[in-house]
Amino acid sequence: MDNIIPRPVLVKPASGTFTLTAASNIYVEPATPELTAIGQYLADKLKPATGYALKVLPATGTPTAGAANGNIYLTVVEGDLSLGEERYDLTITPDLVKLVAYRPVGLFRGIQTIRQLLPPAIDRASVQAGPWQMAAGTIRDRPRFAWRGMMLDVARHFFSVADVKRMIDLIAYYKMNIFHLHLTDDQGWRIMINSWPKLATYGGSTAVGGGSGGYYTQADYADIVAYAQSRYITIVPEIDLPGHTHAALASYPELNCNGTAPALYTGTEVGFSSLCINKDITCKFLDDVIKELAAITPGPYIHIGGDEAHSTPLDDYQKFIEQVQPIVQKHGKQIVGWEEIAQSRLIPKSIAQHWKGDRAGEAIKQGSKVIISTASKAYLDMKYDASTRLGQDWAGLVDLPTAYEWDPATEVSGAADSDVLGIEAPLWTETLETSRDIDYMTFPRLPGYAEIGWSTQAGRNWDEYCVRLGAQGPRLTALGINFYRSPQIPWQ
Ligand code: TNX
Repeated sequence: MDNIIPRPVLVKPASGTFTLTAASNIYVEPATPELTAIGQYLADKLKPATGYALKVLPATGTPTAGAANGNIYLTVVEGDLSLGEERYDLTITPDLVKLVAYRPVGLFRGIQTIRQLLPPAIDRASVQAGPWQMAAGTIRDRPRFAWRGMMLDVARHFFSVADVKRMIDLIAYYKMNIFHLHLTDDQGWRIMINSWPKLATYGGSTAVGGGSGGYYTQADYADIVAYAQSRYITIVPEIDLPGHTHAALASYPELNCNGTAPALYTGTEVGFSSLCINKDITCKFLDDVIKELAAITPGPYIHIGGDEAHSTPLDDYQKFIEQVQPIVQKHGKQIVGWEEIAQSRLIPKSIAQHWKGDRAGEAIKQGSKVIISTASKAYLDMKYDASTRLGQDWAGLVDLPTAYEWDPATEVSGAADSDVLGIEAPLWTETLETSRDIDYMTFPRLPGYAEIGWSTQAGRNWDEYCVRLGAQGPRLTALGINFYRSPQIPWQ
């Protein structure tokens, strides 16, 4: 019970152990399609290693401990939502696992705790010996922050739907709830926009280093969104504007101020491209792109980028951000942008993402909330140490303690706790080409970011955390993750 990541709010061990057997059932109450699906998700996660085909059945009341016959009960009850929708209470006795939440999402988060209470071999893809025991006790848990995310850059290098789903599943294990997809950049446009098809077919045809690139059809994107939804994760799609737009400019000559399309770009410079702010066609382009993206995005957010627009004059930039916000709003979505957007007037509910500099403070003064992604602490593409083969080091080296020992609430000066929505760890992929590369930079730092977002600040310290992370080693191995075996961690 002491090895869970993220660290729960309250853990009270008791004596005895629960043993999962082939005869265990998973009972859900009320037996709605949603709760049945959550029960089935748990059954599916337990099946490969145990070989058990656990049944998901409707329950009528939870039996008292002693009469529960080794079953698992997942229940949603009415209750005080002031502690958040993701709250759950877990009780384990020698013959009962009882998980109670106020919303289905709370059950889903609690199931990740159940998985981590079983032996690490539970995460293997083939049948293992068992026994499948869990220590008895109670856990009471809820997240500190509402936004606990990872970002994947699929523009610098493209990653398949299967690669993306795999990451969604892995962040779900650590109770994260946001997956930000950086869909467009100078080197590639990765989402089909039916009214501007060459963005994807031509603008998406290459990548950093000159590879063949790729893009998601709208059906692919819908598939990713549905997969994330079933794991209670919101997809935040980003169209990076008005800089980082070379792939769009290369696809349509009319988007350029001089009417001429440049060649595709496969390098790694930033800050050289800009939409032509004062052309009418730019407005139509924005409206078309955002309309189509909003229509296939059930989540409340669209990320408009806004970073490093070094080739857009400041007054044009301000005008542009002020133009694009009502368009996003008109299509029913809330704006997220990198902190540079605070140079413009922000409409209420726009969210600024802090990565470098002090613009997030200006956003807060305008009434916005902020997401914390400080590059020198939370960038998954920074090298661990000088010998790391992949990644970059412009924001510094981010070893395991650097990634873990900080508080999102104190990153932006003048921010109150209530100004901070949460944390996000971005993975930029200039140097990353394969799913194994993604794994290596993401793990083992990601469980720490998940914990920073979920667990109380007072309950966290490095000396204690690194032991728990060490205990996750066999799980990461069982999950087939190509993780960096940092010498700073006492791996089990
Ligand atoms: C800065 S972070 C960028 C990205 C790069 C990244 C590389 C941000 C908002 N912009 O365009 O990929 O550095 O670490």
